[in-house]
Amino acid sequence: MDEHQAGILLECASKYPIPKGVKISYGTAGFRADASILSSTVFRVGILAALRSLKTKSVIGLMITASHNQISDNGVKIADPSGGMLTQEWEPFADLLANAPDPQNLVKLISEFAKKENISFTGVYSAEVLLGRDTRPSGESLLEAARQGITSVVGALATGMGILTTPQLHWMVRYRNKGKSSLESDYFKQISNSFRCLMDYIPREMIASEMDELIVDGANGVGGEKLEVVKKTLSGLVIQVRNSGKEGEGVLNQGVGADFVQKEKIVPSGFGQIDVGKRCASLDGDADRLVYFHVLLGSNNKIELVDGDKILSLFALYIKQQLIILNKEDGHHVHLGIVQTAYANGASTDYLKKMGLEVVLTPTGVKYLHEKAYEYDIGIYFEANGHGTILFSASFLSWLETRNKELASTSEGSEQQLSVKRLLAVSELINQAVGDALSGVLLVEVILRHTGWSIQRWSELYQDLPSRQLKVKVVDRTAVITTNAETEVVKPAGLQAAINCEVAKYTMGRSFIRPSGTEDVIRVYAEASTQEEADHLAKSVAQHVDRFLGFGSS
Ligand code: G16
Repeated sequence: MDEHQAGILLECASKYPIPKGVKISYGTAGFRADASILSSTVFRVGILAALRSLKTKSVIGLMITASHNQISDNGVKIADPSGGMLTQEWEPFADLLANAPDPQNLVKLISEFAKKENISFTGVYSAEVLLGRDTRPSGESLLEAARQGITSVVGALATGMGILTTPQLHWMVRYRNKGKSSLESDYFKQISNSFRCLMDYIPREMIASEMDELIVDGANGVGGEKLEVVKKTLSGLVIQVRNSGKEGEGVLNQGVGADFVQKEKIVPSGFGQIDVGKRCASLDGDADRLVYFHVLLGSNNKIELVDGDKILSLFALYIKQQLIILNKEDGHHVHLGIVQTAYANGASTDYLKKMGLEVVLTPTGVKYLHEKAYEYDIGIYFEANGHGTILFSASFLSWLETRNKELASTSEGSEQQLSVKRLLAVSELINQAVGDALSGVLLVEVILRHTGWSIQRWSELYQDLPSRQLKVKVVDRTAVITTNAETEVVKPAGLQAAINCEVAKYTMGRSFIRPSGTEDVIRVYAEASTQEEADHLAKSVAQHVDRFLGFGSS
C-alpha cells in the first residue's frame, strides 16, 4: 500500500471511531447489533468489500439489514461474486478489521492482509461494490458509512441500488458478475417470466381448478412493498399483502413476520378469525425467509404452521417427480441432495428419508447449508425458519439445456420434455444466490397448483413433532462451544450431560442449545411427543443454561 492510499484510509477512518468498550463479531450472517453502535463497523466492512472486489476482480454486494431483528437493530451482510455469502475464509479478517482499536492499527491490518492476499491497490482493476438497504430508519446513515468505507480505497466505486430485499441484492451481484443486466426490473422480469412458464407447464386438468387468493404478511418490511410490485406482473395468482410497512400499518418485525410466526405459532398482527382456513404466508424483515400457515378456528389466534421443512418437502416432491420422468426415459442418474439443520423437525427428516432422499445436516446459517447443497446436481436446502433455496449445478444445467434442444427435434411436447422445461424454469425462478421469499412464494404457488393441493393437504404430508424454542440471556454467549452440527455442547463441561438427563425423561425427546449468531442470546430447541412435554423439556434445558451461564434468575 502506498503512502497516498494509507493517508486516505487514516483520514476517513478517523471520522468513524469505534465506540468505547464495544467488541463485535461476525456472526451467522454478518455483523448485527443495535444500530447506534454500528457506524464504524459498517465503514470497515465497506473497506473489506472493496478489498474483496480487488481480490476477486468481481463486483461485491453490501447490504444494510438486520433481517428478522427488532427495528432498533441493524447490520451488514456481504455478497461474494457468486451472489452467495462472503467466503468463510475472510471472516477472521472481518473480525479483526471491525475491532481494530484505532485508525493506525486499522491501516496496518489492511496493509498486512493485502500483502498476504496479494491484493494490489494500483492494478488495472478498480473495485466495485453494489449497495442496498432495507427499510430500517437507521439504514440511510449506515449506508453512507459503507460508502465512505468503500471509497476510501482509491478508485473504488460504490454503486447504490436503492431499497431492496437482501436476496435481490445477492441476485444482482450474481448477474452482474455473469455479465448480464442486473437491474431491479430484470429481477422482476425474470421471476415473473419463469413463473408464467411454470404455470404453462401445469397439467391441463389441474389448471382448470381455481385457487383462492394468497394472503401475505410482509413483516412491515421491504418484502411486502416489493411483493406489491411483483403481484401486478402475475396472472393466475391473486395476492393480498398485509403488513406491507405502509404508514400506520405497524412496526417492522413487531408481532409480525416469518420469525414471529414460526417461533410463536400464533397469527401475526392484522390476521385473525376472518382468515380461518385461508392460505397465508409470512416473510421476514428483509424477505429472505418464508413460512406458510393457516388460522385455526376459535383457537386463541393459534395457527397451523407450514414451515421451511414443509416447503422443502414440497419442493423435493416436485423435483423428484420430474427426475423420475427423466430417469425412466433417459437412465440419466441425477444426484439430488437435501440439506437441513438440527432445527429441522424430526418428522420432516424421517419423511424425506422415507421418500428415499439423501439428507445431510449442517450447522445453522445459510453459509453452511448453501456450501453443502453445491455438492449435488440438485441441492435443496432449507432451515425450519424458512430460509432456503434450490441449487442446480452448472453441469446439470448444461445437460438440461442440451436435452431440451434434442427433445425439441425428436419428441416435442412429450412428458419428458415438459420435465426438462420445468426444471429449467425452476432454476430461473428460484434464486440461486440465496434463500429468497419472493421467488420461493411463487414456486410454492405453482407447485400447489400443479398438485391441486390446498394448504391443509400440503400440511398433512407428515405431522410435525411438537416443538418449542426459547431464548436465554446469558453473561457471555461465546462461552458455549458446540459440535456435531450444533447438536452437542462441548463447553461448558457438564452442560451436555445435564441436557441428556432431561431428554431421557421424555418419549421421543430431543433438545439442543447453541449461541445465536444474530442476537445476544442462547437458543434452546426441544421436541417431544406432546406439546406439553416439548414445553417442559425446553424450559428445564433453559434452566440448566441459566444455571451454567446466566445471571442466575432460574
Ligand atoms: C440469519 C441466517 C440464517 C439463520 C438466522 C438465525 O437469518 O441467514 O441462516 O438461521 O440468521 O441465526 P441465529 O440462530 O444464529 O441467530 P436472517 O434472516 O436473520 O438474516
